[in-house]
Amino acid sequence: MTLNCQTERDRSERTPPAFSGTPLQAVIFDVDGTLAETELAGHRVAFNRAFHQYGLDWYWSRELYGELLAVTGGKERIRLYLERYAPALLSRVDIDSWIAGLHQLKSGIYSELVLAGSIPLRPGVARLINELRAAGIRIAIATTTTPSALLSLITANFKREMTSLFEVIGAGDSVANKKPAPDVYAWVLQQMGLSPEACLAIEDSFPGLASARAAGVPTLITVNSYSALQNFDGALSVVSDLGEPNAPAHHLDGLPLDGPCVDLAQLRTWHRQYLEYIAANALPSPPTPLRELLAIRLCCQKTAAKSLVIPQGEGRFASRSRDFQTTLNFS
Ligand code: XBP
Ligand code: MG
Repeated sequence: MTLNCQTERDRSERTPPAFSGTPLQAVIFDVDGTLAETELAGHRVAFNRAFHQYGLDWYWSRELYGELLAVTGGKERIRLYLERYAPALLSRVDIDSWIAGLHQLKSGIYSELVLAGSIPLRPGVARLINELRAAGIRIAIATTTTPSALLSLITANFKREMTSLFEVIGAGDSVANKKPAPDVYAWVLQQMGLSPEACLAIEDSFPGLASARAAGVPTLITVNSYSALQNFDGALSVVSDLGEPNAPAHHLDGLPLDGPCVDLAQLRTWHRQYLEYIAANALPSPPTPLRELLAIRLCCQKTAAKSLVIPQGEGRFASRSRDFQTTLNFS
């Protein structure tokens, strides 16, 4: 059964007028931080256990791990740590395979953690995926984590085969450059045979947003404790999570959230508004240059009087992050 967030009356009041542009055909989900809060209690814990088993005295605290999330990808994150905190090890002749071995160990530990059921899906994720499937919207994945990590998360949280849920899976080392490069999104679009403006991405972080937008895909952000203070200029909308009927999402920035949670009607509305803005302003798409992303954001704010935030500095919206921190009591 698909859980819907709005009553039929709400839904008919929100039905957008006929629109002649490209309809929304696919939703592309990020994994880490978006489908589930995998970083703090999942990947970080697995890295630390792997360090111990590898005979290393390293420990990635919550705060240090937040810093290291500046790069996506586990192997890349280990290398960043080496550069900053243990540069002597970088001179090993076998450094690449040393990192790969450590990362493989970590990946196995991560899968065990996830399969043990310790990482649930974020609010609204299963609900929205079910609704998209029922409506025939195509669904794909664009992530920097490994296919095995994704498989563990899906196996633990869905009663379906991963490949029956997601038509295309862009993961791990399937592309040369990880996020924030556009490669994984470009690869997914190519596999699906879709143009970026026919899709909508759901991401949780600045590197994810940058990747999707550089590929021309309009993007919704669901923030988490690690990403709440990041700059999301150019996102269609920024919300706390996708929400559930009994646990509404908080709207934080950008195009307004019309109901208690993000559902297909809401995604279609945001997608249509994006295409109308692009068409009205004769903006190139894709990719959209950064200054125009900012213009989209400012335009969204003008149309979102209820949730208007005060811009501070050049396109940064510090008030949003502070409010959100207060709301959710992040440490
Ligand atoms: C997610 C990541 C990943 C995980 C671990 O980024 O950065 O690297 O932390 O991945 P995004 P590994 O959500 O933007 O795709 O499996 O490579 O260790
Ligand atoms: Mg992510």
